[in-house]
Amino acid sequence: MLAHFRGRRVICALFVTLLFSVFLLTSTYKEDLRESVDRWHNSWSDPQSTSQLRSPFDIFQSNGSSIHPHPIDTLLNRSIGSWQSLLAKRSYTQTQAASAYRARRGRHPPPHFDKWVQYAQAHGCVIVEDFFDQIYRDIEPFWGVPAEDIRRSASSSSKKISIRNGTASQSTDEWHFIRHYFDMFKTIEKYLPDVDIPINVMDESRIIVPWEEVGKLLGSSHTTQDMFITPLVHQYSTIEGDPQTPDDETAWSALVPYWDAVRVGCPPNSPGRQALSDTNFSSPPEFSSTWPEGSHLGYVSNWTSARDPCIHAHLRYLHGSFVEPISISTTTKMLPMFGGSKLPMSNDILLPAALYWHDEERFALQSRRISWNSKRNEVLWRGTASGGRNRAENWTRFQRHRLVSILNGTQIRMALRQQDELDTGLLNGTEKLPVIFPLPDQDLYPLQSSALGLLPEWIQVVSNVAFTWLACFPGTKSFGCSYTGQYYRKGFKMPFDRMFYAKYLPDVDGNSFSGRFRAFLQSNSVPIKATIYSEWHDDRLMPWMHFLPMDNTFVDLWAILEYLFSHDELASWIGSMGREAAETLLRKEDMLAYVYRLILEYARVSDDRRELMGWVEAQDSK
Ligand SMILES: *[C@@H]1O[C@H](CO)[C@@H](O)[C@H](O)[C@H]1NC(C)=O
Ligand SMILES: *[C@@H]1O[C@H](CO)[C@@H](O)[C@H](O)[C@H]1NC(C)=O
Ligand SMILES: *[C@@H]1O[C@H](CO)[C@@H](O)[C@H](O)[C@H]1NC(C)=O
Ligand SMILES: *[C@@H]1O[C@H](CO)[C@@H](O)[C@H](O)[C@H]1NC(C)=O
Ligand SMILES: *[C@@H]1O[C@H](CO)[C@@H](O)[C@H](O)[C@H]1NC(C)=O
Ligand SMILES: *[C@@H]1O[C@H](CO)[C@@H](O)[C@H](O)[C@H]1NC(C)=O
Ligand SMILES: CC(=O)N[C@H]1CO[C@H](CO)[C@@H](O)[C@@H]1O
Repeated sequence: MLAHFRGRRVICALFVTLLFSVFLLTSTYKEDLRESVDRWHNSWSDPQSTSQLRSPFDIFQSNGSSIHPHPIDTLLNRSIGSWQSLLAKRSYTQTQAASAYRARRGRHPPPHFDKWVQYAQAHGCVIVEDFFDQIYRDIEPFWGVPAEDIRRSASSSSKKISIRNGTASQSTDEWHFIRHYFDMFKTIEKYLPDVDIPINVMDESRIIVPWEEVGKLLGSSHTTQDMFITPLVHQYSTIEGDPQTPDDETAWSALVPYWDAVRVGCPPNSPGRQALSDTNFSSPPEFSSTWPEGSHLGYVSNWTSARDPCIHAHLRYLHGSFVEPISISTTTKMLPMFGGSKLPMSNDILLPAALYWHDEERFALQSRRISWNSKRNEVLWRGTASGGRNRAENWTRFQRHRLVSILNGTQIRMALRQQDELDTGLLNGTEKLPVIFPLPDQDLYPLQSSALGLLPEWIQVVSNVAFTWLACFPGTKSFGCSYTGQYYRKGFKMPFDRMFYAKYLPDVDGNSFSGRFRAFLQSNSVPIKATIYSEWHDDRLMPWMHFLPMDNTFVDLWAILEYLFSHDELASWIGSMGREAAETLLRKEDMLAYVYRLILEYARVSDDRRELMGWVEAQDSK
């Protein structure tokens, strides 16, 4: 009786909780809508408003001295040209695809290449050999490792997917990355040779082999590139027996600071290799007073080098991945390890990220597309303060905190005032703001808003950026946090789809790459992206044309925004180009074609007869 009564009470309580959470959900959702719409109108349609800006376009009305051509015009022009020449290399037939392969790779294609071409064509994939470059950056060093070692290390992994006789299996289903990848491999299992595919279940990169060592491996790899040998072996070996029971023998290291594990992967003369790790992060970071290294008049000119911590050594104290990553487990041995993202100097092998395959709700475009003209002239970002483990002693160095601060008008105003006080020596007793972003510099980035003295106000008007969780350490139950609570206001959580009502979507790294990027591209808004991570799609997206690249310090962000707001038609075009790229080159079919080809290469390099293996046209193989 009592038990029965209790049961009813529990059910009752559950029901009330359910009702309450439904209420809470709908009300925060509404509040969120109201919040941004109100904020939007109040800022300049309210006659009482003290704002000098009647619209976000006001600052462009005065006849400012904008440069002609703007550096972004030049970069965009260059990108359009590069993209056209890339697409001109498209292969339409098996013969074209094979000769493009031989020309670019210096080898014969792997066995079953003809089947791969058929698959890609049947699924409407655009075959441009360059789109697959990442596979070769990842696989090439393994030609210097004995095939038997690759196989042994792969089969000894306890977290792997195996292919045997056209069937995929997983060694464990405890990890969601493995479950998603297993699902992905299942769809193409019948095409794949026998292999073991160790999966990285962590966010962070795992394999960082010293640069000199990679050089040696690549050296031996080149000696195996021989186009004069006619491949005699046209089939992959089978692996007898079931996938091995794991006996993971790798000694994983948790070397702290992580930067010291990472920089061995940089070339000896690079700034990154030579920069000793920083360990005192208690003061706000310092920023360079020059344009970013390798930029074109301050704007990203080479997207590969802009993402490279070996070149931008200051990232060791400006990115959470190096300040304090959540987990560290690396090795300097060249072992196969597959994952969705990696640092550019690491030797992990890239797959399309599991999140992209799985279409996780948080990261997927669900609803119908919003037309450009229905989108708001707004810069929008919501998210948690991830990026590593932020603490009182180091949070000023985290990229997400930097993004939310640099797009906060109040903080810009306070930072400028503090700078004035410092310059004039008139130090006020007012509370000091830790200034964690680079201050505006009219010599480097002439801003129209700054020229009018309206940068803080302009940013306040255009930006709708906030944290939904401060992710402090030690953790807190509510949003607030003893060391960052006073600098950030809680932004209401926003369903992912609602973000696409904003034209401009900054996208920065979390604990590793940002899983939002693909959906941002699909949304036909304009992603403004900074990252240090490499992904499978890097060779098939064109910066400036499909998305806007920015420096990892965000020093160029305000200038990029001014450019976009003053070139609405062009911005709309970039949004539509990004969408087109996502819809033709980043589909699940494209991911599968990439993985299919990757596994053919991986199976060949793991095969004892690899130097004799290859595919040739029937009429050639005499
Ligand atoms: C961009 O290219 C177009 C046509 O190729 C040319 O007319 C224009 O002057 C170029 N603009 C810049 C800034 O290079
Ligand atoms: C491999 O699979 C095929 C069918 O897909 C089956 O006929 C064959 O017996 C299998 N071979 C082995 C060794 O299991
Ligand atoms: C870290 O740097 C701050 C100032 O930048 C200094 O006050 C503090 O003593 C330093 N801490 C350590 C452990 O060196
Ligand atoms: C871009 O930078 C990378 C890495 O620093 C370099 O290898 C590549 O040659 C550069 N590309 C161009 C077009 O300059
Ligand atoms: C100092 O603070 C007072 C009040 O807080 C303010 O009115 C004054 O303008 C400040 N002085 C400077 C130089 O910012
Ligand atoms: C902007 O900065 C001010 C001052 O630090 C802070 O009070 C406010 O909450 C910040 N806004 C957001 C959205 O974080
Ligand atoms: C890499 C590094 O030194 N991270 C530090 C961040 O701050 C905490 C607290 O001081 C240290 O424990 C970490 O080592």
